[in-house]
Amino acid sequence: RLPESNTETEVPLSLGSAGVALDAETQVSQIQQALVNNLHWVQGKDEQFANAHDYYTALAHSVRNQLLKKRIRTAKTYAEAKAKNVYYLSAEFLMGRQLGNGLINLGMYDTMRHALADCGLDLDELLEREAEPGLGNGGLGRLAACFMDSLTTLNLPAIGYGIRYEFGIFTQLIRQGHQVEAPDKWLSYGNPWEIARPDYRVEIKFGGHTEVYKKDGDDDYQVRWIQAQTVIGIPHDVPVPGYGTDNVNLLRLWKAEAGEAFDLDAFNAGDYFGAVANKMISENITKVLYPNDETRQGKELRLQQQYFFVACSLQDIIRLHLRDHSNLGNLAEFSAIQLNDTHPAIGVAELMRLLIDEYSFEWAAAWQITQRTFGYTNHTLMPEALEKWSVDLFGKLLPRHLEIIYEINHRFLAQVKLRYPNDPDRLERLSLIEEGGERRVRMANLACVGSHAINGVAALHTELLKQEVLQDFYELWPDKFSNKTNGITPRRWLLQCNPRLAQLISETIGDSWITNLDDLKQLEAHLDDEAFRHAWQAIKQENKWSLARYIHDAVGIEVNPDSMFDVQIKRIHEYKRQLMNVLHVITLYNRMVQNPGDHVVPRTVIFGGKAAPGYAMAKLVVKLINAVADVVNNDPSVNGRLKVVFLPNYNVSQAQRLFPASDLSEQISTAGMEASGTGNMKFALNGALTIGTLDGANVEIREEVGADNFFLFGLTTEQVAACKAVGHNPWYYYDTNPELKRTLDVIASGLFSPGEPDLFLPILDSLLVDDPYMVMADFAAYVQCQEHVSRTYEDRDRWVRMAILNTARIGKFSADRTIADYAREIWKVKAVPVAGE
Ligand code: 4GP
Repeated sequence: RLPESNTETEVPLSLGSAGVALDAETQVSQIQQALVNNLHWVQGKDEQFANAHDYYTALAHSVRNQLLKKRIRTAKTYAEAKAKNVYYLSAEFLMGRQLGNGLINLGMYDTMRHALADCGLDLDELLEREAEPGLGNGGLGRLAACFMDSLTTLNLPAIGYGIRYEFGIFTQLIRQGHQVEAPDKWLSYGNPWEIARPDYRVEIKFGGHTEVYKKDGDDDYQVRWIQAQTVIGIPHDVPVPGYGTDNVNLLRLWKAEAGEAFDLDAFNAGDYFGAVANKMISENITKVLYPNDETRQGKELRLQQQYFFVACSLQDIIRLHLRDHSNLGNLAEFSAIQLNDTHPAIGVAELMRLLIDEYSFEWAAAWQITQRTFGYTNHTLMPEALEKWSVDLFGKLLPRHLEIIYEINHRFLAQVKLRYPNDPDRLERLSLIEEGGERRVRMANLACVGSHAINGVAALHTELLKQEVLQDFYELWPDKFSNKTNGITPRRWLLQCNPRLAQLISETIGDSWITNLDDLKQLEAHLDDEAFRHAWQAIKQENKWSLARYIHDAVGIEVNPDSMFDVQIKRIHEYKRQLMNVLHVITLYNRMVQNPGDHVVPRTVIFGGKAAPGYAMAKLVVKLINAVADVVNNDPSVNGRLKVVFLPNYNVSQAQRLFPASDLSEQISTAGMEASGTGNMKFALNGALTIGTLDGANVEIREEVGADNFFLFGLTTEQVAACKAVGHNPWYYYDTNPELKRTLDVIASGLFSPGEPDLFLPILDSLLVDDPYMVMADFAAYVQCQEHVSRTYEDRDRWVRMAILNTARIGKFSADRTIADYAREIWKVKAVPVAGE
């Protein structure tokens, strides 16, 4: 029922652009025309042979064409305006699927659904065909994606620079309850969203040595880097739409290719394999994402990845600057480069190298430009995350950068010495080089010294940075520090993922909340409207039914949509305390077994999250969750009142199903350990209530939604520190809390590990020997708070009111607000709106 294709090269879609209001029928027929054109001329198939994937690709191209039209005008507008640009450097961008988001942001979603249905195609089914680009581990990668959405929505000129990993975060399989990793072949069907730009290729050097030389006709000595290897960077551009704007920004991801594809000497000597080997080594650089979250392994390939994408990006930034300006002297006036954690911190040394060695700047001038250009965001307090590279490795791979870092350090420490004349310990702590044992380059110190702005990602986190991790830098330069509390994009995390709730909200207060999330406050005026509350609850119920079907299809477990959906979804990490959650589940189970007649509020406890492949304890927690699920879900005496679900392969697409269907959000990290969290914001936006500690952004969420609408428990940061200072004794809690004792004893009894009685011993040991994450200390308070949660849930009307208030008061956590703060206070960039057609 599709029309005949035509040979017009430009697809005549003009939906979503301001000013052009086509009548519905014309819109539908244009969409269908575009689809059939793309099916024929992009996929080379007709309806007889086309499969769902062909239709998906055709549809993706229809949307991409719209984005590219806008992109062309955006590029022109930015170039004419000579505006200041934001360059967001991040080793990770966890963008999620693009098609649904593109349709939403272009304002075409409903029309597209209708147009497809009209010719017998189901939009939802086609959306499911898209492979998720998992180019990140979790928090900071997903934050970068939300930021790209907000940057564009706010019409700020920006490019996100990163790495086009051929394999993203691994696919998590669960086999006999254990996590098993499989490669993520996200590119195997091609990627309709990217455009390779070999014309903007750049050359990147590695290894070799440096030498001093005199430039022709110049008395001064210069340094040059004679590399051992050259790798080519090819940019792949992905258009990034904003909501309700004609601006389209770019995500520019670098792919590594061999400099000399063929070693001709080896080839001529008959060594065909050797001739191609170099090509393979170079291309390895962008092969695979390191699957560690908040722990960094000092692996050579990782340093290569970091330098590769940063050096590519800086060359690109300089090319763009010199297109519009005669020299680099004013680079900082037109470019703000943000370092997303320390992964791109080598950029400080690379920009110095470029300015001095390639563009002949004096040290002082180059340093001023560099410092004024860079800003640095820290994302974690975990000591394992502070990247340090062995000086040996560094010198071998980046000999010129090591010299530059020594020089930066020399000048920096001289300055420190003037200010603190007799303080060698301070000097030692501030130094860019860690001494004692193997000497190492401290990337966080490099980032701090080379940036004019340093920020944390929630108020508490920024305070802890100032008092602990970066205290010496704070004392030196208090004005460099500021807080930028994280945010999330309301487009993906409400409008797109929860269409029913989004519609109810828009019908009730209008749709201005989509770009001005504070407007959700107007919902409070409807709190006493019974029909509104019923509608709210009915939507949550429908969302829970959809999730229940999904769970059944994914893992074959039947869950009761009338039970409380109690959800913890995030990377598996000891500090996030999934273990405490599962101990609570075991406690509930023990109670049911002991007192079968007791009244209980039915719960479905849902977990999702990946463990780093080398993180044995986290993987054991995954196994424990699955083992407990096996026992609890199959015990007839439980009678469906408690279900435990571990959803394999948690990712952005799965998150979009989970947040809208959740009742309870588990944000239970040890106080002082979670920098911010952003899942906590997504839950509250979708009307889930939080049980949480005073950690990260929980503190500010509770402030906003009100203490009455938040289930708080547990030690504070100060109490954790005090407890550790006097010596935390986990046995005390085991001996004095009979329920906790029973819970650990049941694990020790082997109930959850038939045939392998010792399987979970490492978990018990960790809890009873030193309990570094204070699970034992917080357990009683957590269980008690969960009882309060259950009682509240029984009063469904009260619960719904609390849920509405959570949504109504969460406006602060829009990434639009976060980005506006960065733009005003750190980047000093202004909006450059693209005029409508
Ligand atoms: C994460 C933090 O753990 C999380 O609290 C925060 O919300 C997120 O960054 C964004 O700021 N850190 C990482 C990491 O993802 O790799 O350090």
